[in-house]
Amino acid sequence: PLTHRWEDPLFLEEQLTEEERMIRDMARAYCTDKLMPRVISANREERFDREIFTEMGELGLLGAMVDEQYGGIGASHVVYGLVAREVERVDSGYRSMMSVQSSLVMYPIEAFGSDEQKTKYLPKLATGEHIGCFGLTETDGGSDPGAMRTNAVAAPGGYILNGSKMWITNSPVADIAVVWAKLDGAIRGFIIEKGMKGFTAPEIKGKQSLRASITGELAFDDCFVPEENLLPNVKGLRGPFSCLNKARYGISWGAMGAAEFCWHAARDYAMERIVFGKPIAATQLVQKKLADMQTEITLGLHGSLALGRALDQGAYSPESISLMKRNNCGKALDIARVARDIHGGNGISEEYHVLRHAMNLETVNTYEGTHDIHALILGRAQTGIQAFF
Ligand code: TGC
Ligand code: FAD
Repeated sequence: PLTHRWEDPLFLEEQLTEEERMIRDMARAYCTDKLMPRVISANREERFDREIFTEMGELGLLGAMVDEQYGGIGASHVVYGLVAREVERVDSGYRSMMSVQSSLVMYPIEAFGSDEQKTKYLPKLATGEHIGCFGLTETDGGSDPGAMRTNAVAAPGGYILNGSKMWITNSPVADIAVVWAKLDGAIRGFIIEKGMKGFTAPEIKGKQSLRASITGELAFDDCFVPEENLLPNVKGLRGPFSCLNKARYGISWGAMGAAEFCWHAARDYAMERIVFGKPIAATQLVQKKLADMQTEITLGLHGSLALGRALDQGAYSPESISLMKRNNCGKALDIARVARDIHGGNGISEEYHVLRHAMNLETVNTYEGTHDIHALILGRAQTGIQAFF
């Protein structure tokens, strides 16, 4: 038998290949050396650091799963997930920047784009020279994207877009936006470039969550989009949902990274904090909380690993992704709140990071399908009855 390791009780480490561990360690070193020192001030000042894209690009962390001919490193789903866990251990906003670029912008261009689109857009997105964003959600109910109002009408040489998108990660700084709009009643994907006439992307300020990531709107006012910017190879909700499959899977790992940070911080704090003459770690209540965190994180990580291996083999269903996205985000949010509680008053200070994680995880539990929407997806698949309306 192996010696018990409290931080890895089901021996995840032993389930990874040498190559997976190597890329994970490289990502961890980057996150510790470059991201962690920035995060407190970025969160305080609601500041987006542009150079993070080029730094991640240099390390191959943008569109890691994209083919090498287009600038990716042809990584597996497991590697992508391991990297998301490291980045989100620092901040969910930094993981958001990376996962939007990778899963929601580069993936659809690779999967549904023309050869010209792949050659034109993917290499610059991979290096971080260009930033991308993904526009699906609209003001009137993001949970029901099929009800979108943004529409495209055919015009000589292209299309005219009208409408707007809300809550779009990276939008104010994006060079390109993959935008979903209805054309003749069918949802289609368009690649919008910064500077196109009739296109603006104002920032949404005052967020209390994901403050190190920039968020905005996308507005189209008779915006002309040339024919060659339509994604030719997908029609219907399957287009955006296929992207969400990748991103939701990555989030299931990422949320566990944030939860692990909070768990370790709570344990360390509990060992040192003396109340009533002894460390709070010596109380039954605190030990139970730590055991619960350990259990949920261990199960969550192994679930994500199993899902990642399944995705690598093509043996998955969208519902399997919903299950892991929902559970890991919900558990991570609970864990961050309990970690904040274990820190007592100090837990609200930026210096201890746990409240920032909890605030971020409020968004993570909501975007890419809320906790309850994923319950409805799972409920529908179990009963055959849709309960959305
Ligand atoms: P429904 O009838 O279920 O499906 C319509 C069509 O889509 C297909 N489909 C999928 N295809 C691939 N993967 C999936 N996961 C799929 N889910 C559905 C389905 O087969 C069908 O195809 P067809 O050919 O038969 O037409 O559609 P519905 O309208 O009933 O959907 C309901 C529901 C709740 C499942 C869906 O609307 C939903 O998931 N809502 C949540 C919306 C959401 O996740 N939005 C995310 C916005 S992007 C974002 O948040 C980015 S944050 C990024 C960051 O910063 O990290
Ligand atoms: P609503 O759909 O209005 O939901 C409100 C509440 O009602 C939720 O609790 C929900 O679970 C519940 N609800 C809805 N329908 C039902 C039902 N049938 N039964 C029971 N309960 C129900 N979107 C993008 O397209 N691109 C992005 O890059 C992006 N980035 C984001 C970044 C941030 C910081 C945030 C906060 C959001 C981002 N989003 C993005 C949007 C996100 O995906 C949506 O906020 C999310 O899908 C929920 O939509 P909504 O906010 O309109 O909530």
